[in-house]
Amino acid sequence: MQKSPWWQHSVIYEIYPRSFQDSNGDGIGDLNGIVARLDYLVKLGVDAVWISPIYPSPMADFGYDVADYCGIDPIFGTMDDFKHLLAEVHSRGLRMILDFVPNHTSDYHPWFIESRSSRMNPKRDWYLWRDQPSNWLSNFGGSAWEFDETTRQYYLHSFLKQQPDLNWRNPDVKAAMFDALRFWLGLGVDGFRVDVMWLMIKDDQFRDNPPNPGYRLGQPSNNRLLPVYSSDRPEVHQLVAAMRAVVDEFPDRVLIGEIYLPVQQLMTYYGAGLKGANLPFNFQLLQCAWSAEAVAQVITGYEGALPIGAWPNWVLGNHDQPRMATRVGPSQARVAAMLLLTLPGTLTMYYGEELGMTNVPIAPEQVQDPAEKNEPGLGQGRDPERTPMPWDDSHCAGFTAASPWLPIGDDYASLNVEALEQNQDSILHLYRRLIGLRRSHPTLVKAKLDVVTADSGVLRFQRVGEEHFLVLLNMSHNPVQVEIGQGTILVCTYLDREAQQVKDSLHLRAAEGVVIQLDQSTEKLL
Ligand code: TEU
Ligand code: CA
Repeated sequence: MQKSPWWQHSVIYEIYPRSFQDSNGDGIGDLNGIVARLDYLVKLGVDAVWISPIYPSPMADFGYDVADYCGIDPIFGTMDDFKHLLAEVHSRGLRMILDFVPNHTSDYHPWFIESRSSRMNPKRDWYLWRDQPSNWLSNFGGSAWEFDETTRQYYLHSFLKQQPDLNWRNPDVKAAMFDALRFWLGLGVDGFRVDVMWLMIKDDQFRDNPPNPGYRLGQPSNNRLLPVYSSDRPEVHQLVAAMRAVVDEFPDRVLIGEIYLPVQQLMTYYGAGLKGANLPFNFQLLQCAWSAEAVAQVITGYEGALPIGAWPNWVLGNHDQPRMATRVGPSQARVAAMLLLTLPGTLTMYYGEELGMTNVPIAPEQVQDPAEKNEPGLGQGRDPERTPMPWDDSHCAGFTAASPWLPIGDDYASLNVEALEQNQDSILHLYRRLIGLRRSHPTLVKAKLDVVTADSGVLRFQRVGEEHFLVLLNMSHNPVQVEIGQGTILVCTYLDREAQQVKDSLHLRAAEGVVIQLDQSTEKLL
């Protein structure tokens, strides 16, 4: 039998590089900082790191505005530092996934500087220029079109005006961008997370988007319209398949798509014949209500919608979304960890979730994120979930010797890696235990998931393969009695019931989750 690709059984750990570890005392995390912390990741047990953009950038959107697709921004280090990091990652048996930002460049990218210089410039058509704007809205507020005085036309920017959208219908754009992919793949990078994959192609006639009947005052302004003509266009799938073909020129790589779409549309990104994205990110756990019923529905819906042969994936946390411990509270954050790590497929977690990091309040004068600056007070800002990783209780939490670019959570004296390491019951130990469990029981990675039910606030499902696991997650704040078969508790969210034999009925404390290995003979009872 063929060995399954590495990414199928991987836990991917997202590093937001500005906030992981500073090595040179400028208050901003960097590549050498990541090297210094790789052993921590090995001990945690994750398999791969995905690093948010590290390319040269004016940092209008903190790296998601790329000015050179084949370089390293001096803030993060040099190309040699990158090669060193990659070698250190690989020497530990880890994989590295880079962030690729194809929808837009920086307005400082030489391509855009040329493009905007004259209507006759050969790179004019590399971006989307129009005499008349459509009604499309920017994801960061206001019109998606910016009038440019020099040539008296509008250019499209789905995000900031410093992030002009590329014209992917132009073959030269395609060729240049694919060469950038090959550049990194050639260096040995193991794959890409592709930014806003579902936005890459727009309607060729730039038709106006219809109004969104669900829009309510107080919501971000881009909710006013339904993005019918500016996103998820049918032609995008051809492009995704072409991107996949480039990645497949190199053995053993992975293509992941960032896609915020309802599940049916999301599934189309696996592509015809599964020749699209290996993994269209599944963000549903970040968006659904935190109740046993809602999560049961999400799991069943996702499993049911997966195309035959498609590999599932689940994401818990990223640099655009509120921290779990803030969203669901610290005790449910532990339940969330158990949920994530007992689901099938490839899993993605965000740095600091293993510490139960919370959103850090950002005072108005500390705001960095343009999403907050452009539309203040609507909860759009992403700084709170991007604050520095607390490593110890020293000045600046061991993150930096200087003043950090974003404030460090004021609970860092107790909530830090070193302290949680000392405390055997901490969420850090829970994460490690669960990741370890997954590693030693492939059934948890690849077996079928079934009997998903929600009852009295308890989410229940089974993983049945060579072994037989029952997962019970009390997503409520009340204790509850549940019926079970006969087996052994492998791990519980309180980390105090390991190896307990259980039979017939089990008392679950509030926010308690357990993974039980069932005796095969009791299978039928369930
Ligand atoms: O995010 C895409 C995206 O849809 C976000 O705008 C998201 O909806 C928002 O942040 C939720 O608050 C990607 C990147 O992950 C994000 O960091 C970038 O700002 C954006 O693309 C533009 O490149
Ligand atoms: Ca630094």
